[in-house]
Amino acid sequence: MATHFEIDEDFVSEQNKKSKAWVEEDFDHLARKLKRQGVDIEALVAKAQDFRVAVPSWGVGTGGTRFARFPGLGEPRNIFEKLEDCGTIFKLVRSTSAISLHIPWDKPDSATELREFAANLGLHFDAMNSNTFQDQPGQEHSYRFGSLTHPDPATRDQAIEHNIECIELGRSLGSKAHTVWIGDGGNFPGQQHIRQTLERYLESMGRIYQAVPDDWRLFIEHKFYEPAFYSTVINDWGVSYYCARELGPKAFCLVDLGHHAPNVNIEMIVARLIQFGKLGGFHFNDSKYGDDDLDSGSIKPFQLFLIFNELVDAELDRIPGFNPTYMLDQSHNVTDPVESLMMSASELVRAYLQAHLVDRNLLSQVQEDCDPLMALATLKQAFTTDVAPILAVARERAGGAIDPIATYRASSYRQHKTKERPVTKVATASGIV
Ligand code: LRH
Ligand code: MN
Repeated sequence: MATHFEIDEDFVSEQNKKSKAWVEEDFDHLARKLKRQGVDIEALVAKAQDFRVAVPSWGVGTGGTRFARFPGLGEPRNIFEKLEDCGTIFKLVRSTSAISLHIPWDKPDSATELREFAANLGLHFDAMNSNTFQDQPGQEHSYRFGSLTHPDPATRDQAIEHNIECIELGRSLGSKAHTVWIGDGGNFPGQQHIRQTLERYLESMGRIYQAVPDDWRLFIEHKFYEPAFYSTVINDWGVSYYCARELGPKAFCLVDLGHHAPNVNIEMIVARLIQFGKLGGFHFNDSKYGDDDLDSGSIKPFQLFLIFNELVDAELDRIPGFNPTYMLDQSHNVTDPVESLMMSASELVRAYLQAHLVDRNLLSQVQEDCDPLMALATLKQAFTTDVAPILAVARERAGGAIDPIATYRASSYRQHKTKERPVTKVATASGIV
């Protein structure tokens, strides 16, 4: 039985000893600084430890573009090796106990076996993701011209069946949500009847909605373009919101940060969906131009903070039913995916904690006083507070790494996996390339 290298707890605490002293010094200094602001640092440690973000199974392999994919060494070759890497990420950052699967890329032979394998790594399954944007070998009807909105009823039936199959598999894996993103759209003016395609979408999603268990949520993911380059059926939050309302109380909107035109005010969309009671969840990533799927907080960290500012404001207002699901959805083309996912998960906790540092009494006062400069200054006060010591202590107290990247590199995990996972013809299980 091939041995599988794992980073063990002792190694993590060994590595933590190297930085424990200065982290505690910084933590104590920050504690005094926050105390002056009437903030209890231990409350923020608890918030950091409660924060959870799901890792995309398709994110632990090396991503690529339509031009090329440069496979990394020791890449996972199947869903079990993907979960192994997800287990390593969770072991070091402690906030990523859930995995979001993509079907059929991650379709297991045995759901029970997969569920047990994940549980042994302390992992469980978040939202399922269907795939009607690629044709599978032997598939009867092609999705070249659409799936849930295809003019041909047989193609729509096939796509609906696939989504229902995903939900059934998700039930046996313990998932409680299903995400539907479709690439349906046109590349030419006139190619599609814009109103009829939406009618077909609602009819198809209505049949999928019937298969959604009562304690589940159905997420609609909008995207302004790609793979369609002229018209996309579910192109923005407005149509997503309309459809979620039309479908019923189990349907919600999922906001993928990269699915908006440059400069769109995403934090405002988040506030709207919160107010309309239809914010279901997020696919966090970052982008400069299109759906670049770059690491969260790597390009626009202030935007990420402003999004969490709206989320924390809603959390503190105890808005009924407010329970968004957080997931990463990134493509790691030039970094070690494990490192990028660990860093991105930490960037989300950072933005979340900084949003909890906003003096909301002062903010609402200066808003009432029409004092825009003090409003911005109040937000910047929180955004410029270095909460790194809290992130490190929260991880360490939860059995994780004070410095996940340093500990990961010191473990030579990737080098071990390179030996364990000899490159085969198809280095990784199929996925976005
Ligand atoms: C589409 C998307 C969607 C996934 C895919 C992996 O761009 O964001 O969430 O199905 O990426
Ligand atoms: Mn996405």
